[in-house]
Amino acid sequence: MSPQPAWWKEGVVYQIYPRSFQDSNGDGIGDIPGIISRLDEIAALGVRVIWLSPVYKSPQVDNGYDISDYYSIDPIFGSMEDMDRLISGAKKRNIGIVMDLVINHTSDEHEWFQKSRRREDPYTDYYIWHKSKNNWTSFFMEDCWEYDDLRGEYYLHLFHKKQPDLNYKNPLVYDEVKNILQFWLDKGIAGFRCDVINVIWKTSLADGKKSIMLTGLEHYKCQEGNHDILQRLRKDVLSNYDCFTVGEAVMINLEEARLLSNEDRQELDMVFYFDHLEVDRRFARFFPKKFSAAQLLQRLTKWQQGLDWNAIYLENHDQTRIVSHYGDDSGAGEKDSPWERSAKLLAVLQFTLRGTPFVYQGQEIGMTNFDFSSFDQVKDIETHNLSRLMKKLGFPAWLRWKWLKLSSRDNTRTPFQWTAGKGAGFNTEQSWLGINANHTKLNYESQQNDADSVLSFYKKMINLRKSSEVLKYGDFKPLVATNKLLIYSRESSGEAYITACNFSGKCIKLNSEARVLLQGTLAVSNIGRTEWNASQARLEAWEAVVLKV
Ligand code: TEU
Ligand code: CA
Repeated sequence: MSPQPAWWKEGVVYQIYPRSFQDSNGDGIGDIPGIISRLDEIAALGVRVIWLSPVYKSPQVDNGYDISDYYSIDPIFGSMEDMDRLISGAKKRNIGIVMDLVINHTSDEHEWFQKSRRREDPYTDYYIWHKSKNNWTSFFMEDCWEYDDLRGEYYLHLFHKKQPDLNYKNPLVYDEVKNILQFWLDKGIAGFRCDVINVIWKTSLADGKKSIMLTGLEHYKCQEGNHDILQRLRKDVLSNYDCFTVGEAVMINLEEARLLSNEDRQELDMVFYFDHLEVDRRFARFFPKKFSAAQLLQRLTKWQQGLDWNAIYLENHDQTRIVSHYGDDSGAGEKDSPWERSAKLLAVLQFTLRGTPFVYQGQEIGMTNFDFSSFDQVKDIETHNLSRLMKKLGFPAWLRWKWLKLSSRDNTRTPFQWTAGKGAGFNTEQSWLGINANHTKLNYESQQNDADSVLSFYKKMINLRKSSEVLKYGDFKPLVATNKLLIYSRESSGEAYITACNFSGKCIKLNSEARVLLQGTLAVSNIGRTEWNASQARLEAWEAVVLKV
């Protein structure tokens, strides 16, 4: 059944990580005036929405995902006036702003928590307090109970101890969240990205079945109470506004995603799952294994055909750079290098799948994983906790560093590379996180006026999708897959596009089945082909083609 058309299904979303986008006052940390100064560049990419990672008041222990006041902007990012200017400046460019809604937990410096630990009503039961601990483990690989002297009890934190979980069994907490949604929607924002939104309801605090990853998950993942909260927020608030929601849903399978996001459920409009980015990973994204294009196509097919609508992302502030992950970043910044070809191939994949595309800042110029040489350059708490755990498990230092480099969230948090100059045009002084030295060759300025650059290619793909009903709403069909090659089609009302991607640095011969399928007019080539003739029997290294059939 073809999906109900909607503006947020047709537009592209651009994710900004404010700390690392543009610094405007020289303190080495990106900020809202910096984002406002780059609105024309963002608009030039052709995006319809900006998703802003958290800018609320926060002690920044988890870079803003630990909020101490939902109604004010953290001074490092600017003021509420700056925020209003951003919303109106974006609106002038027909771009909506989506806020990050972090309501599974708050910061322990939030007034609610300070009053709750003092048993000051009505905040006494705003959090999950208990006389004793259970055996649950946290997402940041530690025990998830912290004892509070003042309260004389333990409180639950599925993430850092300065991120206590809210108690959704308390109806007052639900009302607080309703008010937060209303406050920001009344400011004219376009929707919410909902942080770890499928773990907010803890049905019981009983011990969990021992597991390597997240003991206790069965007691709080996708619980009935969770679905009830989401349905009520939709009915009570969200349905009164022309907005959309996308929920980050950890550790979910297809059935759980359907219950969270299919249209008849009236909960979320889309979910972020992680499956498609873990083809070459074990235990979430932390330990590497061999990549297979066939595996990737199998997983993409499951979600493409399994959900009413998908959220299509390859990068975000918790992942690594996709060109370094599924591509080949050698020759970064150089023309026709494996870096340029694979960065463009991944854009072909993203914009020819069915769903709303989410582009993460820097992905559009092909930014690569960081080039840190030692662990002390890493800032992310999750990476530090993982290192401590690996040390405890006896992993040698060289192996710890090898694997941490591959999975660290800091890989996508290095400052945006605007220019080849000092500070990469991000700032003038010392930036909060190291700038990749390859910015001298890989930067926005050198790609802006180059018709063949990765940036120009992203613009082309975004335009192609915008102009094609098939690429927006057409059915997805897998066709061919080998370890290195995948081919699929998008079809609707007799029109079709076929996409073929060679995920290897060598040219590959097309077998007879593939040759028969790859008939059509060339719509896109990432290596500058001008035509495609049926006798074409091979794909070059890191080559991708889209044919109109
Ligand atoms: O992420 C949830 C989450 O599961 C990530 O912590 C995690 O990185 C995981 O490794 C994903 O593979 C959300 C936010 O996106 C993240 O930045 C926050 O740290 C976290 O919640 C807590 O708010
Ligand atoms: Ca700043």
